[in-house]
Amino acid sequence: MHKFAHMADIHLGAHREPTLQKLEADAFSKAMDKCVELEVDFILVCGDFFHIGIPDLSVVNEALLKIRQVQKAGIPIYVIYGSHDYTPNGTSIIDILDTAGVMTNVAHWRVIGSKVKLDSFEDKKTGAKLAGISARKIGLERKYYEMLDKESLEKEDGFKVFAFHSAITEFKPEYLSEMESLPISYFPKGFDYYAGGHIHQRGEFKFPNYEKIVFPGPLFTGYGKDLEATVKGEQRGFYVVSFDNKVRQIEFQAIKNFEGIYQEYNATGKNALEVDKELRRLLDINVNGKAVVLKVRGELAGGKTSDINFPEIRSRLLGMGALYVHLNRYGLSSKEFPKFAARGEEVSAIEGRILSERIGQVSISQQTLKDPSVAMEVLRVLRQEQKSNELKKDYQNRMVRSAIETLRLKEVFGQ
Ligand SMILES: [Mn+2]
Repeated sequence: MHKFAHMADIHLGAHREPTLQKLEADAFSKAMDKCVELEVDFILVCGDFFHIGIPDLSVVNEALLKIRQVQKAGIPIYVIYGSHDYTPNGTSIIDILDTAGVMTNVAHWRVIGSKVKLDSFEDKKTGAKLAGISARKIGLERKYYEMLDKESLEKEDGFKVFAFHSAITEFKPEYLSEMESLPISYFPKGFDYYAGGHIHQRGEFKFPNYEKIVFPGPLFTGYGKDLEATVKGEQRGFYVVSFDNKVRQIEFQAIKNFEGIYQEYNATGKNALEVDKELRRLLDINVNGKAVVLKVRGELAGGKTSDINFPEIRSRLLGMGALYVHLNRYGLSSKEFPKFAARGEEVSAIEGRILSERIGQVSISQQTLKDPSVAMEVLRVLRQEQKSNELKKDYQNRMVRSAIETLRLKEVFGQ
């Protein structure tokens, strides 16, 4: 019997806050140690290994120290690109690590006429065949699936794993209902295991001709909705799949990152100062060593939302030994001082909604640029920071080039 580990959405380098940075590195380290301990034959990472295509070198270095240990234990790491891994115009860290031989990108395709042909990669030790499609630029990915030569993949024999980094329409969690997704019919049938990534929620699904579709969810979660779900008790980790000529067992390996406390408070009908006072009372609990998520929502009857001293509440909790404090007050407003309504809870949901609402006011001849998801992508690309050794001019040029690539202005203007 063989076994492999399936993980995704590790997002190394997502955090700048030192505590979260450490927890993030610890979670990765624990997962790798577990793979060595369980003597898996290989590790398959289905995208978003790093948070950005060109991460900070200290993050890469730390990850490499761990990866080398795994490599020395004789366990290869196979990857596909996630939506966070590619850079619009250049080489991603994944390519460099692939070239250096510390991981192998298993997504290989060729465009032949009107078809996309996937070449599956065979793991020498187990004979498992891996066929993967990497996340691509907005829109392109769907096109690749539409052009996919499924027949030749379906005909292939042996133990087959299909690796992907996309949402599947039929199995999309409710809270991601607006996320772009692909119907299951776009995937080749009859694979032994469909190894997913991209969805930050663990899930195991089945469908006629697609027996085992698995999303491990993220390995570590330090922000927004993901962090909230974690402190509410959702387990994070990865899957270990035992197989010979077919899948024999699928087991989730939980990686415990931290203990958490979740508190929700409804401020509707109350006055800001009253809320400030009640929140302090509510949080007079043992938070030592725990991550605290505080969600405050509702419409204040009086006072401004800024009358509630959130910075002070945060520092008080940290003073009481909280590991980390996450305040969510997107849903808080005031009757007296209405603010611009940004509905939705997650930053990306808010951005998406605002862009969708405003896009109608933009007058532009090129209709493809009026897609909110393109604007979201530009936002993502422009969030990259200047590298410590990068000249300001080079950074500006890189950002301009990235934005042009993302907006596909070259295609638009036929250059
Ligand atoms: Mn992800």
